[in-house]
Amino acid sequence: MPPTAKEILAALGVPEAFHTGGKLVARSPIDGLTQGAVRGAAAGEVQEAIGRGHGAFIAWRQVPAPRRGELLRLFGDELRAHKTALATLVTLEVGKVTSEGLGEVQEMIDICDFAVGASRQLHGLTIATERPGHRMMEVWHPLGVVGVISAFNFPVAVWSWNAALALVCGNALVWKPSEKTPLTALACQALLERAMQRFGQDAPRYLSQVLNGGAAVAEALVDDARVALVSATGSTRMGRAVGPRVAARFGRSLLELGGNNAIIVTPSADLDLAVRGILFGAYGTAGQRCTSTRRVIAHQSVHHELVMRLERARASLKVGDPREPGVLVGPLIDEMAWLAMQASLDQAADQGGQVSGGERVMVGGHAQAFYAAPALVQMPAQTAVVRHETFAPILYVLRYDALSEAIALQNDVPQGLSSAIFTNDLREAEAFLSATGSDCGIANVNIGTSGAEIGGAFGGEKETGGGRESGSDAWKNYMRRATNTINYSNALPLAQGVRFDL
Ligand code: UN1
Repeated sequence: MPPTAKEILAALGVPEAFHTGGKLVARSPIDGLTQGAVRGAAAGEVQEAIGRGHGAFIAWRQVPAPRRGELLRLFGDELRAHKTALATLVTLEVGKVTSEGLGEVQEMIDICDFAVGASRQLHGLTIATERPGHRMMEVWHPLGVVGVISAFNFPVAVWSWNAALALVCGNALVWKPSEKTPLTALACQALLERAMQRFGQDAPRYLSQVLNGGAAVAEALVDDARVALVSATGSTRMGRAVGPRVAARFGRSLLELGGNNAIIVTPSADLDLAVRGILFGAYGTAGQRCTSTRRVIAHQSVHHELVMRLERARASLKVGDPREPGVLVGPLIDEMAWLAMQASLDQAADQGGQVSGGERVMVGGHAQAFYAAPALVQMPAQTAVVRHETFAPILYVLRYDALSEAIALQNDVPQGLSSAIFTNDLREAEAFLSATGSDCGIANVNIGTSGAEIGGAFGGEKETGGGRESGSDAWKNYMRRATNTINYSNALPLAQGVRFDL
């Protein structure tokens, strides 16, 4: 028997009262059964939590950054020690296959390691000044309370990208996880609290808080001026609601929204690699990554063979209980996701698409679980449904003649997250990566659109929201920059040659 949520939560140190008797029901997409009932926070409680978080920030910002890094080292240790348990909970709550559940926790460990390194590298510049006897520099300071709103599909990794950097940068956290994933959130909080206890008194009590609940919790975070940064991951619809509201109070937001990621397959492509990259991208995680491959744009000379190979592989992918060995495609998160998938497939057919797959797969007789056969749709053109992000295992295949046409198609969607080209032609690869190539935040050659490493900045353009999380210099989002000019001379020269002689 696989472990129950109750057993895993107990092993991870989450008190039973936290996940029993509440109104927010956590269901597993594996069987549709209830795993827990979590208490949701009322709007007033959110404000109290922000106040407590602000108090924690006042203390935490005074702890030197390398010492703050030590907290992330300890959190990384907790994650290593509890990797299997947390990954099993991710699988139970979201339906990821075992290897992907483990991969998600590994992504957390990786960002903790990154944050430990960053804790000694939060540096600014020294800049040449035009005035004699002066020095100019920039320094980075903590921001305040960081509000994190996260999505169901990466319930722990995306929070940890934000948490690790926000904490190392000297901020406090208030987290509103997806209503669909309250249990993994409680588990992360318990593990972080364990690390805080080992860290000692320098870590203030309310440094990190999790508030489960619905839109009202998110709105309270969005509207509170004490929340210096709102980092929100989810749909473009959600981002449209969050971005302008945070901007209205001159707060900062970091948005990581929808994607509509394409892979271009050129005449010189290694088709073995392309097929594998496309299959993982389109059908891995049951198509529920923001980086999932939604479109293939194949050169007409390889289109036929590619479609045949994809179709053969698609039909043989094992759909089922994600805990079973050999299963590569688990369930959709819920019935709504299933209905959205069916609606998109109907629209695709209406818009001239030739659909294969997409039918419901019954697993274990669970009427309240929604498993779908991966779908492949040959489209005559990039119609409205193709330009829309459906969070499901649907792959649209289009064809092209000239590379410029493929790049134009790839860019002609509202979203701009991830993209890839499979080619062995240097000119094509470089053209794709150039300023006139892909307009996405992520552009890859000979690998798929999903599965990015934490070391790079993650995010995209257009309706994807423009935010960058995770690696590179994304930490700068979690700090404010101050430019300092210091005069160590006995004169007071003014810049730009201005004279103000008394
Ligand atoms: C997401 O789907 O919100 O690049 C994040 C990837 C993962 C992260 C996905 N590392 O697919």
